[in-house]
Amino acid sequence: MKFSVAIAEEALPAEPVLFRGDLIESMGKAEGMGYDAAEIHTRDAALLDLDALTGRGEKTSFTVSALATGLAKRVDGLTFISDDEAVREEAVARVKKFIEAAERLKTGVIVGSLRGIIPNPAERDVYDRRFRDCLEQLLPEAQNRGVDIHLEMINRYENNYLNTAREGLEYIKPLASGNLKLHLDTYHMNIEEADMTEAIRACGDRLGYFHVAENTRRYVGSGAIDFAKVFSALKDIGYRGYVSLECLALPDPDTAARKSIDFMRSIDRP
Ligand code: LER
Ligand code: MN
Repeated sequence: MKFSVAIAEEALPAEPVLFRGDLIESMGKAEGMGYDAAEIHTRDAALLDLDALTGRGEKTSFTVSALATGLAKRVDGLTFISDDEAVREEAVARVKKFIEAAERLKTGVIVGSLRGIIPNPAERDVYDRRFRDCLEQLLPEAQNRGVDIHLEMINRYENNYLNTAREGLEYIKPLASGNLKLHLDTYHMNIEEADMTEAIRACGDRLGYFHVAENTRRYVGSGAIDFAKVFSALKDIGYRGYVSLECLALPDPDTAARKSIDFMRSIDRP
């Protein structure tokens, strides 16, 4: 398995991000702990120092596993299904910048909460169409630049559609774009999936990215999820992507990151 950890220059206090502050320093710390990559959360990819990040990447095998876009919603209020057309346009423009940055960093882009919450489920079709329109503008751009878009399934208490792997698979089928992948997160799956391993197997080669946290969203190994079973399902489908730690930085960032990587390496059998 290739293990990654979520980092951000700046993130809201409750965000499930492990290291905050200078990205290059956080990457050094993660690499020292035994991670293979870092997942960068930012509200705007234009804020990233791409020269510094690519420069670091040239010196080591440590990589950027993905760029996460959720802060663009939670800080700037952007969504793909807003009733305000200008907000939808701004969300698409913002993600185009993420795709450009991802091309330089040879990584993918996560689209999770940025899709927005449907305010009136009776009008689901209207919102589905808006989200689809945005994806249809972004997917050719991503394809041209060789960037995967990872569509994250999120639990019902945070987002009122695209909660399960089955729903995600149905949703992406008509888009039929090889670089649109599904993204699962054990914290959300623990709420939504009757059987996490069955959900992983259903995704098969459409699974592009994988977040790990316990049922409590605390560090891996501290809760009730059977990660040995989860990892063996990932191996069974031939998953070659990253397993990325996105958990609460509790009791403190270093303990959460270190305990998680030590536990994950200990159960990662060939
Ligand atoms: C983002 O990856 C996620 O899992 C959501 O819960 C937003 O925090
Ligand atoms: Mn997640």
